[in-house]
Parts: sequence; structure tokens; C-alpha cells
Amino acid sequence: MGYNDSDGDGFTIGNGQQVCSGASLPSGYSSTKSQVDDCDDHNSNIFSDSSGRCGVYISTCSNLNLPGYIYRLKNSITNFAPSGCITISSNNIELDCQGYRIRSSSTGKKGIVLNSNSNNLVIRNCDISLGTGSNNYAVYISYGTNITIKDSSFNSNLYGLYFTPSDYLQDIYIINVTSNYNSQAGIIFNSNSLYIKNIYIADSKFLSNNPYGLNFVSSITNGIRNITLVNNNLNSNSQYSIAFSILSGGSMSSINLTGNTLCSSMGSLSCSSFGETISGISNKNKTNSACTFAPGFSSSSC
Ligand SMILES: [Ca+2]
Ligand SMILES: [Ca+2]
Repeated sequence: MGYNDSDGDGFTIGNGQQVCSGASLPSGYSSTKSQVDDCDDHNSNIFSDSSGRCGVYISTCSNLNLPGYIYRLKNSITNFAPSGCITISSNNIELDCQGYRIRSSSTGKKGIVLNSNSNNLVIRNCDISLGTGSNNYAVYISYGTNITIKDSSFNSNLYGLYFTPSDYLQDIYIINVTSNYNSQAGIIFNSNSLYIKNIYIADSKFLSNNPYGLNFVSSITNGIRNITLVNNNLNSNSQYSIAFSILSGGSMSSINLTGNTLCSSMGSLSCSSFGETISGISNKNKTNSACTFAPGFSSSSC
């Protein structure tokens, strides 16, 4: 009976040994045990959460590559050396920054990078601000399926969130995120040669960015499809709240905007940033709050 806590981290080993869902155990642990406890009782940075999922505390820039694990940031990170601080490179990973900050005073930095095909990822409770200098991206995502980003802030970067597909990039959920004061856009979805599809953004704020709160860029047919925006605040951006930027040969489809406030300096929506016609966008449904615009500016060019 009883238990051991050899590493003193507060997570125990009971009668038998234990297994955590979605993860393989270090050597020395069997896979049968009814009690949820420490995934590695000889490493105080490894724990298990209440569901038995294994986790690792991180304190510096890291490559998150253990499938099924939760990674919890346990302190803020400032002035990191790598170009990308936290890289996620496996499946079923959750990064919980626990409200800690990631900061930089350099240029050419990325706070979080997803640059390999990974599925079922969650990023939460992060606060990333790298400065509005060139090539500072709070989050840079070029691969992935079923990505949730929630309860986080990405203020004062070049871009808060930058999505550009190098392969599959789909099923993206952005919930309760703040991405303000960025020097290009709160978020850009840049489909230049591959598709991005199934984007859901809700209960988030994209304020005072320059020039756009959100920017959707397509240069291929149906480059971006199935966009749903619900109950977001996209006010006070220096040009438009949302720009649908159709490059030559590009188009988008299935765009649903409901319950958003879209009051920015030049208008709510722009659909012709690069001279293409709004016919590149099909199947629109817009029900949003009305705005009062300065003379000469309208609520929408779409
Ligand atoms: Ca322990
Ligand atoms: Ca431990």
C-alpha cells in the first residue's frame, strides 16, 4: 500500500505502475494500473494531469515532439536566441503557456512554429509579443489539421498569427484570442499555392492593427474556403476590419460572418485589395453590427 514520490514533484506512484493515455511510458513502468499518478517519478518536470495524460514542464524554447503530451510553460521567456522559440512537431500535443509571456527585443523571430504535418493540436493561455519589427510572428503555422488556439493574446508583432500552407492546413479553431496592435494584421491566411479550409474564429478581438484586423489572401481557385466568423470585435484597424485579398487566379468560397463588429477607419470589408473583382468570393452571408463611417468610406466593398 502507500506510494512513492521519488522526485518530489507531488505526483505519486502507487501500488502498481501506471499508464497515461496517448503516451508511452519511460522504461521501468508497466502499463497496468488503475490509479492516475506520476508519468515519471524520477523526473520532476514530468507529471500527469487529472485525466492521466502525461505532461512536461518547459522553461526555455523547446521542440515539443512527444505525441500525446501536454507541455506547460512554467515561466516567461525573454530575448530567446533561436529564430523560432517553441516548435510543435508531433500529433495530439497541447501547449499550455499558463499565462506566461514570450517576448523578444530582436527581429526575425517566431514565438510558436508549426512546420511539420501534425494533427490535433491545442495552444492555450499564451501571451506572445515580439515587437512590430520585420519578420516577427507570434505564431507561424504552415502545416496541420485540427488546430485550436484559444485564450491567448498576440499583441504588437508584425503579424499575430500567420498561416501559410506548405501542405494540409485545415480545421482551424481560434477562440477567445486577442491580436491587437500588429503592424501588418492580427491574422493573415495566405493561400499562395495550396488550400486552407475550414476556419472558425469566435469571441475574439482584432483591434488597432495596421492595416487589417484579418487578411485572407488567395491566389488559387478556392484557395480559402469555409470561413466562419462569429461574435468577434474587429474595430479601429487603420484600414479595414477584414480584407479578402484576391490575387490573380484566386478565389474564395463559403464565407459566413455573424454577429461581428467591423468598424475600422476605411470600412468593414475590403474585397479588392489587389485589383481583382469581388466575384472571386462566392456564397457570402453577412449579418453584423452597423458602423458609422467617415465621409467617403462605406461599410463594405464586398
Ligand atoms: Ca513524483
Ligand atoms: Ca515526476
